[in-house]
Amino acid sequence: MEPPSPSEPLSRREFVRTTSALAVSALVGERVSAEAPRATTTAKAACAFPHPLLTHADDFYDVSRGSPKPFTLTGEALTQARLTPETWRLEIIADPYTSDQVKEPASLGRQFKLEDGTALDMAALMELGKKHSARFLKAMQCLNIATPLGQGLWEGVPLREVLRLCGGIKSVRRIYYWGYHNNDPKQIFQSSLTYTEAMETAPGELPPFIAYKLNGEPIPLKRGGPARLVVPWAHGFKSIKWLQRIALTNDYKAADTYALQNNDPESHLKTAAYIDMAPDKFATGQPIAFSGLALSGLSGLERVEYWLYRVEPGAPAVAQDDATYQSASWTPCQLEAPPADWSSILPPGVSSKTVLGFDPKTGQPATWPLRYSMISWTTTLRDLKPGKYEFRARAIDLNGFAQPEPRPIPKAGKNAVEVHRFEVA
Ligand SMILES: Nc1nc2c(c(=O)[nH]1)N[C@H]1C(S)=C(S)[C@@H](COP(=O)(O)O)O[C@H]1N2
Ligand SMILES: [Mo]
Repeated sequence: MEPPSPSEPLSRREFVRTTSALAVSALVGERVSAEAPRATTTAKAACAFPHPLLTHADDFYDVSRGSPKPFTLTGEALTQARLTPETWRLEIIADPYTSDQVKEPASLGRQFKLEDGTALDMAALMELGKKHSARFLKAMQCLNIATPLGQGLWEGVPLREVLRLCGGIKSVRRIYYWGYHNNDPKQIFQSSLTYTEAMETAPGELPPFIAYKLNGEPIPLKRGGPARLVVPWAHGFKSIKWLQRIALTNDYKAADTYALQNNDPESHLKTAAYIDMAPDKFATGQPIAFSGLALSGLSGLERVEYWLYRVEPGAPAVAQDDATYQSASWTPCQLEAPPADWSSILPPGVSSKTVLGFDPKTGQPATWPLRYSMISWTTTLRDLKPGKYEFRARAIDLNGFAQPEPRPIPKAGKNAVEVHRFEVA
């Protein structure tokens, strides 16, 4: 159910029109690059599915802390930061942490350290990737921003294969990991996984991995290259850019930067529908097309549906759970079908048979949409009488639950029903 109208989350159209990137960053307490989200697409009269399945690396909406941001470094500063493929190193260490409850510190058969020259380099990581590679499509989404940031084909080495290099692992319950940061504490960005999440993957689930390719190319610096941790099921804050250090710990707490900022550190991507920018006035008699994105989160996606509400003069605003909302009649939208020819979608030389989430025999997706990915939806309204309208879209998950569940804690990911207001005259 959605919150009352005045506090309703803005649709992307309103979001773009009424908020500057800086205001947004103040809102979510982190730095959002001062660029309009370019994935935005205006609904067109033609009913084509407007969003590409792969977002160009430059077109992701950026969410990065710190100043200067790591991706603005150049020359000497960039090599000093070890953010070129040649200078990049990954440390893997045992965290000596103990406490009253945690008696035994973690220990490893072998550590990989900068100080003794044993840290992993890019060549070693890519060599491991020849034997154990993981690649799949994932929607990147910030827990604190309503609209997804982009979708990529991410490729790298499962984290478990890298951790196995440490040999005898004792008294380890969590994996902490950091991206590059300078000495400014505001730039520290770290996340964590349980040991089980790092080492084991349920059938049909996707493993967390250390990525070095995005859409078939080396990950650009801006997107977190040379190497980025990617956690398929999670919001963006688990997918650490500029990955440089992993610590195995016997601490049981999720010391994620996001946890310290009052967010649910174990949130999963939510099944959700989003409405694209659209005009707020249409001429009588014209077909009116709306489109958007549908994300398949933890609970999968069954369909996207819309509710058109005619706003009579003087009528009260629709409120969450009120009688009008309860008796609303929702109509299915069209969902983008899987492409017939994946070779025209995927980067050159990448067969869909080698992408996780696809049947390795047929090269067809095992589920649609693919887990933790997003596709377009559309719908066309005809013969609307002149007047004012509210258009709402929501996703229904595979449990039959409508987006959103009553979610009193938006700190687990924003997921309200979006609304687009318009007039036919
Ligand atoms: N090192 C580092 N990694 C980071 C962040 C950061 O500020 N620093 N931001 C995280 C957050 S909160 C999000 S939502 C995603 C955004 O990914 P993108 O900028 O590639 O779209 O990156 C995550 N990884
Ligand atoms: Mo985020």
